[in-house]
Amino acid sequence: MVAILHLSDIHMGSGFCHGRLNPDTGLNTRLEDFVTTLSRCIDRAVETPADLVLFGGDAFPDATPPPLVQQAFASQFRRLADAGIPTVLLVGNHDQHAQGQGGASLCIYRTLGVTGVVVGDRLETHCIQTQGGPVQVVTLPWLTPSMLMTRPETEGLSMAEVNDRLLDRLRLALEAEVRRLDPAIPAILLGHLMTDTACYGAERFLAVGKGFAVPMALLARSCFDYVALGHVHRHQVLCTQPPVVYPGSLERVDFSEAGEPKGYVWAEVSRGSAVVEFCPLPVRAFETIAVDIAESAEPQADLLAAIAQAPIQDAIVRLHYTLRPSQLEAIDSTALHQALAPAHTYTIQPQLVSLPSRQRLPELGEGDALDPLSALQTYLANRTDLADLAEDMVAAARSLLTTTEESPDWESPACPLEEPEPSQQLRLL
Ligand SMILES: [Mn+2]
Repeated sequence: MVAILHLSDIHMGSGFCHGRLNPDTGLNTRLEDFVTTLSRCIDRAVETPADLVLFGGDAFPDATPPPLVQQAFASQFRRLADAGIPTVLLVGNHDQHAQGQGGASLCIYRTLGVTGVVVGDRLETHCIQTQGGPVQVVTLPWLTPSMLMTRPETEGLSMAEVNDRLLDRLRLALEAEVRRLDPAIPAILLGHLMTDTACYGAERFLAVGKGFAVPMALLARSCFDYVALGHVHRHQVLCTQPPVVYPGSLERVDFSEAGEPKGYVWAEVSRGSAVVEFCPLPVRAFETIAVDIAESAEPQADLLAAIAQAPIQDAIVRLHYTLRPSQLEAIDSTALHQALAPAHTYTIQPQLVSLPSRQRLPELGEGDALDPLSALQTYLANRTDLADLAEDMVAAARSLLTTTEESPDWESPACPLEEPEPSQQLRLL
């Protein structure tokens, strides 16, 4: 039996906007969070210990992480090398430079010849000796057309056609690897890909371009004892025989992952069987407080009550509230900042709602045909603020209406209007 720790989608160096500067270290606290969570994961691998660590890809947000971030990542994986635990680092879409051309952020480990570290940047099978015996790992990095097709082959084809042909090539190439597998030794497929049955997560928004989905039938095959995946950030088990598993991202990358547990997968793999367990890690909470105070008589008190009820201690918080423009003065933002202070970081996003349209007077609805004078009287009856003027207005209206009726030729006044002066014209525009 080979004990495997399978983790994926670390994205170290992302989400800095949700952190703050730690004055003691000079580092963004989100980098520190990611390093802490990764270190817990590596602790488990070293302490239990694991016979093999599989990383499913997407180490950093891009292929050129700042040295500081790369160093933080390397110092954790270095612990595996020191402990003599073989490690496979698979290349994800975020690790590739310029769509697969020009290497990947993880290739430095192969260049340096770090003992026990295998970089999976192409489709190939690695036979790895572990404390639990030999194991075969087929690495399937994020696939781009340039890996399996030449430029002339893709010319003039739509994205969908390219994806179809890419899938055909993948089917063939994977088949070639499968036929070379030793059936007596446990075999694992380690792939950074989207499957056609997975539930999407934040990875949708993080990557440019959609890529394509690999059919489950290509992955869930009896020649593999475990299919270790990366790319989708939501942990999920897509198949149990053999287990096809996304461990999900190690840390929450953004608010879309607020409700998801985060962690790694512990898999005990033998030829023909695998026992898989998801191990959650304590990661920082993302908390959204959404309050509608537009109808509230005491908006400030209601806002503070909503904040008091939310578990904001040390969390990354966003406060969304909707209010009417007339309520703006009732909001004491200093008090809001004080109430949110226990959060790790927070943002406040008020949104103004437009005033509800004035209610029409039922008496003046379309169905009621009123003469102009009655319409005015009905209107004035509903406008108490005009009560002082009502009598005069009705009198004025009555005289206007009477005048109009008595001079039917009002449409063509005897005295034509003078052309306005140029300056007046401008004003009229
Ligand atoms: Mn990915």
